[in-house]
Amino acid sequence: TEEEKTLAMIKPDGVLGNYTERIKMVIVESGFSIIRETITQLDEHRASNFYVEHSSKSFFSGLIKYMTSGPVLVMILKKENAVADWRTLIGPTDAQKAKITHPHSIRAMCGLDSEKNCVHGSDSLESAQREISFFFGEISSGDAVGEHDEL
Ligand code: YYY
Ligand code: MG
Repeated sequence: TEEEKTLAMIKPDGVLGNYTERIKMVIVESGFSIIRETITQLDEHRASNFYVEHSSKSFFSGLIKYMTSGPVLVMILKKENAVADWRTLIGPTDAQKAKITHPHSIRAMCGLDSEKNCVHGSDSLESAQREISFFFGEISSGDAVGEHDEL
């Protein structure tokens, strides 16, 4: 079993709703190391690029409007089986549904519906690699947060 890295993001409603510390508590208590983090404001171009796989969906314009409505906190999480375990921890896309079926999930805790669902998680190892370099590009270990592992 290999250590993996995944990309986690606290979306604008999570940051503005003051859920950052609570979410980080859950992350650390669940055995993840936060090895990098940065707060950023997405513009339309970057948000559209990040969610390009959904560009033809009916919810796309609403999603981009939401994702550009405030700051996001992006983190690289590291742990054995990080990609799948982070997806499990955040719960289903629809936060309304999450409150019923996965009441202990992060989306149940702080999400609102299928759009404003508070957090993001990479859906595969390939997505994780793409999304980590999307936000962090070439990473030097010197400014790592927490554990200073090799990246
Ligand atoms: O990976 P995950 O975030 O759980 O869901 P996706 O199906 O990849 O959709 C990405 C993103 O799009 C979702 O987090 C919110 C938004 N969205 C939406 O606004 N309305 C939907 N019906 C489905 C997804
Ligand atoms: Mg997805």
